[in-house]
Amino acid sequence: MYGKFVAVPDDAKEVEVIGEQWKWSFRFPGEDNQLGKSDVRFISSTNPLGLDPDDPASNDDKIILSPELHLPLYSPYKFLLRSKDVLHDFNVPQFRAKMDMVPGTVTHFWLTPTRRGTFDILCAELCGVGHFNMRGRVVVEDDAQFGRWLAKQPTFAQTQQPASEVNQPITDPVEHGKTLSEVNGCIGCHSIDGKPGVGPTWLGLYGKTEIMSDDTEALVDDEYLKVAILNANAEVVKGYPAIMPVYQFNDQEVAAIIAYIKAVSSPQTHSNEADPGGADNEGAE
Ligand SMILES: [Cu+2]
Repeated sequence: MYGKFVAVPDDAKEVEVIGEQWKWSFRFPGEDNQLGKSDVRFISSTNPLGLDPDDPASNDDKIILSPELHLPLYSPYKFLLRSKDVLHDFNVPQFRAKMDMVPGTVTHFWLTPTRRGTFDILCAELCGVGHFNMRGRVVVEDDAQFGRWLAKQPTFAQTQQPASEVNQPITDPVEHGKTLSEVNGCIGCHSIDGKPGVGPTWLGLYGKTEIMSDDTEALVDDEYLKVAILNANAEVVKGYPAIMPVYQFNDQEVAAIIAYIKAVSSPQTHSNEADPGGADNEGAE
């Protein structure tokens, strides 16, 4: 039984699933049908999956950093599973299949989706305080729909373009900060709608006075956020564990994330700023 689970048929295509605290990402090979090499030493804020930039097979790989995976009906797929940090377990209950993801190695299994629909992805291995929130979705659809979805996903080469233009001014820091926050999993722990999470919500955060774990008070301003992003566990807000991963962002990236935190902190103010004539759009976002 287990033998069948991991003995992949020759005609199976490949998809990679990457688990990390606490999010899912995915990768499909491009036209060359080959996934480029990856290694933890290549992981950075702009290359979160750690693809080898010198491997020509990486360039056309499709990179999906949102937790929604699409698959075509009736095509056998080999799932290649890897973890960036601790043990996770890729589990879609309706697939009746799951597999541990072990740091330092690539595990696999295969299946053929036979039912159209949207199914939850869960992590089935207790992987830390954000484990419960490590959720995603698989959308099984017909070939044409899947093809259209995949065509819209960026290639690795495309995701690397902004990095080479790092000295150019960023036209919309809020939008850039939003992307960075999604890609790096910030919003997995910090809600933007006030819902309680592993870390403080970003709604109403900017300008607020926090009580820190040593009972001192701290005003949440640019300086506070910079420390909180780059050296998160130096000081933590009372009631929260000191568990935020270490991130390396450059000054421009930190400024963009702070701009995004400000924007989501008081959404009303921001939408008025962005769209001064937009009385009709009030509350649209
Ligand atoms: Cu997990």
